[in-house]
Amino acid sequence: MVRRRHTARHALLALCAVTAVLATTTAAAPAATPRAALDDTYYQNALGKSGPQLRTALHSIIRNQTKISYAAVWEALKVTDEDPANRSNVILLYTGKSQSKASNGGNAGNWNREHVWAQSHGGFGTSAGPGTDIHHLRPSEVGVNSTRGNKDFDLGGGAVAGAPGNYTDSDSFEPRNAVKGDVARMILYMAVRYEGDDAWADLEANDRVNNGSTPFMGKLSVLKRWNEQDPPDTFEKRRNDVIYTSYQHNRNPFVDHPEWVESIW
Ligand SMILES: [Ca+2]
Ligand SMILES: [Ca+2]
Ligand SMILES: [Ca+2]
Repeated sequence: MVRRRHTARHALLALCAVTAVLATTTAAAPAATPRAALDDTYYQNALGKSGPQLRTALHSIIRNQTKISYAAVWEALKVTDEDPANRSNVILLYTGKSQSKASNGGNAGNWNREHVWAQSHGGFGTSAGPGTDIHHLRPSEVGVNSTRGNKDFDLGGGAVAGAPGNYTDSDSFEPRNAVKGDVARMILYMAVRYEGDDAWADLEANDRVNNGSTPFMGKLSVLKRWNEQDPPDTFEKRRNDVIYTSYQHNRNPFVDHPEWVESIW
């Protein structure tokens, strides 16, 4: 009798220990949604399709989303772009630096809200819509954000001050290698998400630079190469999950299925 009670208590203690470990694990790094589960649910109407049919199916899926305000983007980026090694910081897109979440603002050295698809390419501004779609918004150092401006993406140019691995010239910007694929997948998400069937311009990728205020962003051939060279990593996948689960309830399909880029373009 006594022995059985002991065994029961040991079992309970063991269960508590396991639960504690699970709770710790969950708090530190939320488990990503398995891709197979997404394929069976979120992407079920896209599977087995290719080319224009795939594109149409993906648009129908991802256009269903919650929109957030431009003010709310600040707080969202503190979660989507949190440094996994320091929860007080975010990782800045172009510099790759880990910087205090609290240092957001408009002065040199602060981080602000970089529109990877530049606002002027389609003139969507910052009202709720493409201008607040956090799938393409990232924390960026104020000065580097200004250097990038509304340039298209392409290879080449001179080194960007304070942002090693980034290059720019008069008509284009080349991000560092570790985020080249991220940039490509953000641009291509925007192209499929915004098809001109709502209040916004039909955003499209093309193979040019100097797109100015037209709703186009280049260069497609370079972006496709970057998608291959820099596949989605844990940070980018987690970001997609957090946006889906906590904010917009839609996904970037090219983070989940980078091979769909080649199928569509
Ligand atoms: Ca150029
Ligand atoms: Ca990357
Ligand atoms: Ca489009």
